[in-house]
Amino acid sequence: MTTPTRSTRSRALPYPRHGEAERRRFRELGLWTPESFADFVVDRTRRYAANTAVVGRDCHGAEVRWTYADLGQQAALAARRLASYGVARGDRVVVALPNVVEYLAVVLGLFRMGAVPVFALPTHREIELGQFCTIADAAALVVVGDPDGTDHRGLHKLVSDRVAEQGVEPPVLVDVEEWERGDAGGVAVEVADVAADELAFLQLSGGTTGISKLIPRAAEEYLYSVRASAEICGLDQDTVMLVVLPASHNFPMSSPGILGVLHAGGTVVLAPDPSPRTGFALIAREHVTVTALVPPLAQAWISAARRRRPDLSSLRTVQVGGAKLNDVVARDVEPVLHGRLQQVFGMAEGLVNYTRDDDPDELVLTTQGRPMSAYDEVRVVDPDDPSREVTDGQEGALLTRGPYTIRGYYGGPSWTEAVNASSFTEDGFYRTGDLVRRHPSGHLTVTGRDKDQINRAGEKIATDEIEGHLLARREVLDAVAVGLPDAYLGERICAVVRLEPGAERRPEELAEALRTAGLATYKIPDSFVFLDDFPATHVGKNSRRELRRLLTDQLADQLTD
Ligand code: J2J
Repeated sequence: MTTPTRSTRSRALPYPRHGEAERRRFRELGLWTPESFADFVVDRTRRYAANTAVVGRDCHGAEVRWTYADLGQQAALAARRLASYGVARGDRVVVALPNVVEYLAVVLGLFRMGAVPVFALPTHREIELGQFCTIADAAALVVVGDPDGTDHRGLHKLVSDRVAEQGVEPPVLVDVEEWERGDAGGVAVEVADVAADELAFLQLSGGTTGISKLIPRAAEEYLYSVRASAEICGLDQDTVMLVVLPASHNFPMSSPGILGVLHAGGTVVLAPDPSPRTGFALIAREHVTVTALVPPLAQAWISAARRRRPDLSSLRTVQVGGAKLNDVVARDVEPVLHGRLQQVFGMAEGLVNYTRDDDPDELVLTTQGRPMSAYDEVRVVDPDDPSREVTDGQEGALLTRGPYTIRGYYGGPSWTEAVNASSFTEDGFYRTGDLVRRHPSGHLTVTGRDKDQINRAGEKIATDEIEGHLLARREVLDAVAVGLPDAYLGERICAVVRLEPGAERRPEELAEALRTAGLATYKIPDSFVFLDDFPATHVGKNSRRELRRLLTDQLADQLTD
């Protein structure tokens, strides 16, 4: 048994946090406890040792079923393997794994050894991964071989080059596919002594800027949200949760998600893909009681269930969140998918709203829930005069502050100074960028968005980022990305482009250029519109934003014509 070696990496950076008086208050109220994630892993894997913790596939495609005791051992084994790559206590490690059981072993292994996971998605490419590794000064990048035809070794090389360009030491590549089954490798690593207020992991922000924003989370505030969520959702040892969304997204991670289930001693079933066919088979076979979907998936599942009449009798709750759920689809959830609908409106920065089991149907169908905590502060303000709160029922911009909402993003001043100043008010409220109406019961209905972001099937894309990459092309004189209404995706990405006179209009070429630039596929525009002139905007206003609005209106009009 060894204590982890000292890292050659920088220590985690300080970041804006709750004030001392508030921290004391949350602890005195019993909301925040001294439990760290290392403690959490050890305690739950012992407490529920004989229960089934995880059902899923490993990265070789083999079916795996782990008890909590197995999961504890797998986490210890993963820690040992990670240490043999040089990963040490306090190191940041970018994890970009699909929904395979190794994902859980790696994440719990990192928690156990006091290292800090950075939760990337397997769809991220060198631009995103390069930024995460640079901002976090990551010691390692964890991937699996070539599940979807991506050359991860090549990807690691590209990421490393980008990171080195920024003067940061590139991450070590950890390919879990190379881990021999059962082969421990390295020397066992002790459970780290981690404080509950230390940086525990970095989560990704949906993004409104071309530069990734990393969200710093600590055990005391995050585990509070996990416990509160598990309680609201009634999780216990009989809970069987099917995870179809990418496991590292904040929704399936903690609302109440995988961590909620592990907290309560239930079973996590990892779906290798989100298709209704796979989902329905797993629900029937594993007697799944709860699952979390984004609206387009809910729609696809409803339509498939109508045709196939699968056995969904075990399903008690169907959570839908990540993007606005259409009222019509909402009404079909319970009759067709059998489970009661729970709307979830959350954000990786903090605030999560749930409709409750005992809410009247009308609220469940037409609102996105109310805050999970009595200590969540919600302000709905006039977007043009944020000092003025609007009355209930009126649309306004949502600001929030509370026991598990962050006070600032993570990273050196060059990454965070401007963005922290614009994303948070002086008194610590997070500007969510969402427009909502508040009901007298405290429930919120999301009515729109006041941020430069496209929500494509729950995946958030910063318009800035797409535009920046298009503008980098010589033949592109101007580019604006807009989200157009889409019956299935909610919104799809349309890039409106003004080309140099005489340049040929080749949409596939532009899409390919973004892909080869190293942008995640979900950010590639679904369509391109070429204009010789962009509509004129009022001078002095934030012209890009106004342009985007004008173009959205124009294009939406054309769609309905
Ligand atoms: C409308 N918009 C929604 C909803 C999120 C639980 C659930 C979701 C997320 C998430 C999460 C919405 N209706 N029901 O982290 O823990 C949009 C809003 C919000 C943004 C946050 C969780 N649910 N949204 O989606 O960080 O615009 O988190 O501000 O990815 O998604 O995105 P993200």
